[in-house]
Amino acid sequence: MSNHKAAYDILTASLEARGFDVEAIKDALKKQHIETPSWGYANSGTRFKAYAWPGAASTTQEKLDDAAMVHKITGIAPSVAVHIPWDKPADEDYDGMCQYAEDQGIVIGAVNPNVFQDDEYRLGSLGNPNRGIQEQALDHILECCEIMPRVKSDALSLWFADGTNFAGQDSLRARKRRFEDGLRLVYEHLPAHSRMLVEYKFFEPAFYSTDIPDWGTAYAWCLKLGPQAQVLVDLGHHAQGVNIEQIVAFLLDEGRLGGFHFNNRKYADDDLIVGSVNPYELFLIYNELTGAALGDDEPASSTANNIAYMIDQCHNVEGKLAPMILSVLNCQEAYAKSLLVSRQQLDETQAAGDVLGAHLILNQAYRTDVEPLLAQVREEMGVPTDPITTYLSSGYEDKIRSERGLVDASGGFQ
Ligand code: PSV
Ligand code: MN
Repeated sequence: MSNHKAAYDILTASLEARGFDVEAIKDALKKQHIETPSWGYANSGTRFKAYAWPGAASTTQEKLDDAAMVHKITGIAPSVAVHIPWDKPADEDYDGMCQYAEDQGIVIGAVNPNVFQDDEYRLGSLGNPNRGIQEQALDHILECCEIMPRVKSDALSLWFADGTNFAGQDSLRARKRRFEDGLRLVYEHLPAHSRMLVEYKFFEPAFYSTDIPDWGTAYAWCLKLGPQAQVLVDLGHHAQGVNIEQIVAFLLDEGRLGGFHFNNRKYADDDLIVGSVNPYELFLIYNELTGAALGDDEPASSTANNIAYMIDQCHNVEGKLAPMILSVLNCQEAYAKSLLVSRQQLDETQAAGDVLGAHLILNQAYRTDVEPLLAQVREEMGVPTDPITTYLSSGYEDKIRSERGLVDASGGFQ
């Protein structure tokens, strides 16, 4: 008998006494799906320097191998997002790349065009004042629309570094219209049954204005574009103190929440491990998602059941796979706690105007030690009950260090 069993039995008894269906909670946890980013396994990052990490992936095959390892250890990370051209196959063999992923037991998830690294994009991509450069960006995004069916992806994930650095640098209204025209053309070329996820970021890399600075702008454009366009919330892309769970609730209720980029930030930007700075915020976000998914309110519940949960982190000083595993586990823990919120009791307490009572109901769930429950779920799924320790003692780190060595650059599929 594994050593979590006694604690699991006590937790189960107390949850059942409070009316929870523990089997249903375990089923929900077994269906959780967190996508990891190919770029998180490589020496990547947009900050002042990407430090080379021994054993970091430098080819797309290696990134897929690492993503497969994270899935094998956690059981809930079966897909990997790709960035084009970072993951572009040398001979455009996307079918081969897709097959390679499947052979490792994972699938390819969102396709991310990259319109922020070529020198031409100094003044922007779709927002660039130069028509030729707008078209270059558009061509690349349309190429990604063609790649999607080849890698069996149903999500085009768009992020733009576009903005201006100085007042007067460009016409803000003209940039808005250029963007709108570009996004409309992309929308028209989206493969059937796929989604276009529009990410926002309030600053960085431009410091005076950003072309898609906030969820409201992304939402306004999604509304104009049509139902296949939804907003992507990157947790790191907000100003200090912004109530992200309220944004999530609004977008959910409007049927326009398409996906997440999970990470955390302390001051600025998006590269810290999700849940490492503010695990309570992560729980509150999951609380909105779970509340909507369990409810029967349209369109919130159908939207909540079709969200692309993705991690977007570039690990710079803490290793690669172990922090990715920790990120997946932090999402699992937050989700588990959100499933322990007594929904009916919360509704009644809120309706009675009992402010502190309602707050305490949330906190009771948040403060529950869910480790025994998660260990049980993992055991039933056939994955390690203590994933990080198992990973660190698996020999995989030694293997990739000796096979791959210390490689500075990150290349594509060979
Ligand atoms: C930008 O900061 C971002 O969050 C976007 O999602 C990019 O695709 C990703 O990071 C990698 O640069
Ligand atoms: Mn992101």
